[in-house]
Amino acid sequence: MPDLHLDQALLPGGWARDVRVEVSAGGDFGEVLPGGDREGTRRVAGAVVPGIPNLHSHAFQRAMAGLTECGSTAEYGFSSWRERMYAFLARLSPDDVQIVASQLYAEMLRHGYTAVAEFHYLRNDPGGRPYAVPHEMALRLHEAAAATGIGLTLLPTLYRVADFGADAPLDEQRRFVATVDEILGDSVALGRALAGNGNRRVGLALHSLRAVPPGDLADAVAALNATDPTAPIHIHVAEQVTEVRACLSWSGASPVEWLLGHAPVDARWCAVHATHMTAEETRALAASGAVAGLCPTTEANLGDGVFPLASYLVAGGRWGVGSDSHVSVSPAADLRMLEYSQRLTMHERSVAGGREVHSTGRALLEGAWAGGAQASGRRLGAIRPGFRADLVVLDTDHPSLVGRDEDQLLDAWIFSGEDTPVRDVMVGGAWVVQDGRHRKQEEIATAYRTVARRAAAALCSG
Ligand code: NGQ
Ligand code: ZN
Repeated sequence: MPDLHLDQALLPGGWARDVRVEVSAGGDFGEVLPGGDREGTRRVAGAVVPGIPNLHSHAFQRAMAGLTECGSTAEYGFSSWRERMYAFLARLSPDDVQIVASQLYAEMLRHGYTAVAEFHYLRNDPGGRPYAVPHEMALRLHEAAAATGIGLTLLPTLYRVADFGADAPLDEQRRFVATVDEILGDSVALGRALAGNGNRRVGLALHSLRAVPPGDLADAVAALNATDPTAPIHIHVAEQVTEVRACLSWSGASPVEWLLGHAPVDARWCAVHATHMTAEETRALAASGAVAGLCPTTEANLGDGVFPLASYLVAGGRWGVGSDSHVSVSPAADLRMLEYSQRLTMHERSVAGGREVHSTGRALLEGAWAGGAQASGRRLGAIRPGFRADLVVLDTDHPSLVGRDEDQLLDAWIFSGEDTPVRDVMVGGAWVVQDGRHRKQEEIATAYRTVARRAAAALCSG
């Protein structure tokens, strides 16, 4: 493809004008030249920033967003939401999941998420038996990503038991349950099937300390190390106060303390949520080099609590952002929620930015780019040679951005409302959103409507 000429772009060293950017045939950035000549280039007007990696997704949950705000699910807490979620997924077929994921990914792309990490545990058929191809559901997520163009880190997820102390799984959890060998088998098979695809990475997730007993956790990590010692490992941890209490009575330690004491947590790891931590745990998680996988809109929706961002940042902690249950599909909304929840509890402003930083929006995005890339196990989040050619073009004539410059554009993007100023989006060198429209938006939405109607009817009558 011809080189791009970016009118203004955020490079690792800061904002630059007239940037000539080479994109390789494989979809990575080649040379990046500020002040480069325009000859033979394709001009990109507006303000260009790196695509944003979304580090935590359960794609199927998109089709139940807004359907759990009524009756007992709103009245009571997390466990009744989870019961609803289990009832919702009970009948979803591979086709349904692929259609829901396609709609979700197209929406994410339109809002500036260019990659997603799927924490994928909906593995078995409705009876709890593996599909003929055991990683069928994961392949459907890959198909949805291929159809929409989004980058994908697939994390087949180990799920063994119902709670701390190795209770047998509940009947409603039968679609999730598999052995360490089976999940590693999925991971290896997916790795082979997707080898050579520059928009893909395969890793592993451990659902939670509730769902994975210590022996299985150790076995899974050892087995992954034997197959792919650099693959990302994600785990849900310390999301709910009840979970912290249960972990304390099971082990004498709280979840983050237990995890750091019993697993080789390092930069490969993503601790999803990590909402409830002592000051000591906050420092220790930061020191581990792991990414805290923050999902602020879902955490707010479920009433989880507020992550201790200020002390985590002081300790040098890395973090990224995810949309999890997809009550939001927008990085701007997710990052705004993150910052606002801090302001509301701390009675301060610019918590993510800290005192010396001039732009809260820039600080939030830099966290999301770096942490999201690390948790995705891919070279993402920077317009830099060798990184994936994932770009978001902001429309500088959009009413919420007009008259702003450089970092002010980022602040206005995040802090001035819902209408997205994302105009064009490139993933792996291919334009997938142009003039605000995803290239397959209509056909994807048509298929989605049928599935969403049926799913909503089933959930609401339940
Ligand atoms: C999940 N989601 O795996 O989708 C969970 C619910 C659980 C959130 N916790 C199930 N946000 O935690 O057991
Ligand atoms: Zn989750």
